[in-house]
Amino acid sequence: MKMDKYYEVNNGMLWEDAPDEKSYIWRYSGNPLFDIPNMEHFWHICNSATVMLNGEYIGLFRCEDKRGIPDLYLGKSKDGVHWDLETTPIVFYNQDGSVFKYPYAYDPRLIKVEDTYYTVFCADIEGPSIYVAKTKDFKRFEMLPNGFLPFNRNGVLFPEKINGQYVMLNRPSDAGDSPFGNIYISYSNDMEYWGHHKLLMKNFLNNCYWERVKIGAGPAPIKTDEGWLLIYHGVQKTCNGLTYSMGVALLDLEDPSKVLYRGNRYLLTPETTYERVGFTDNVCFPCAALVDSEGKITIYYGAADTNMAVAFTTVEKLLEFVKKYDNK
Ligand code: BMA
Repeated sequence: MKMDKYYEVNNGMLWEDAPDEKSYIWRYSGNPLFDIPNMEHFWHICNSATVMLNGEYIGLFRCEDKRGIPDLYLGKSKDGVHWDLETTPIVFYNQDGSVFKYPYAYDPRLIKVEDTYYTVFCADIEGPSIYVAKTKDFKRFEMLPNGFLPFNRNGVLFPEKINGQYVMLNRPSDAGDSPFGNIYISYSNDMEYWGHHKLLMKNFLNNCYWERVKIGAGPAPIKTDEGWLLIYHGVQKTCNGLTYSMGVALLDLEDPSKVLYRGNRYLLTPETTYERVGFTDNVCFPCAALVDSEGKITIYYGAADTNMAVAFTTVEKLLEFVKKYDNK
């Protein structure tokens, strides 16, 4: 599907063709990406964000060092598979020049709006909340004033202003591993003050158990002629703990607080060993999606809170999926 109205050619975007016509999503043959047991500095790398810039890759990685502290690290890559990761965390600066301090940070998203890259991440400061930093050069990251209160996670910014406003998805929660969570949509004129909050999507729609416990937005929404494709995670509880799968919905282009379609079944669920077994078993946690001018989509997701993995789909396939399995 031609998507050159919205997306660039993206030469060098990591891609493998579908194994057959019926698959809606397929995994990269080189998964998982990192040789975790032999890493000198890190214990786990998961739930990370990537973008392409001048034919190369830049990523913000959620890495846990060998003390077990999750933090955000910058990575660079030529092919989206082999990454050079920094070994010290990114330093975020407050607007007065002081260093923004937090006990730990995780689950970043990286979204370009106009000429600025925004990092939206979760940090735990008297409870988890959503924090936003901006950068233009990936050298200096500057914090914006705190726009959200604890407890909140999974902040995901739309890649453009809609009707003149910045739009953020978020997921109010509690201090721990929340036993609940719905996706809200919030608006801002300046990226500082967020309001007009509205419930966008509630978990467990029509008894779909794969998203029984909670849901949260994944990568930045993907713009199409038919609406914004939102890949999100849905969580189910079993006797063995929680299972994180990916699902997909389509939001109205002009008014993204309207859900046009929402798939009733998961798009991807833990099935391979690297998704099923790890630090936290049974987790597929998407944080980034690259899209090119032909509508190819390359999703980066965390696998079992241990390693990074990649899956492929297309705009056409996701549109077909949400309509075919619409949950109404
Ligand atoms: C969520 C977050 C994610 C994590 C997931 C599964 O609450 O903490 O970072 O991947 O749980 O453990």
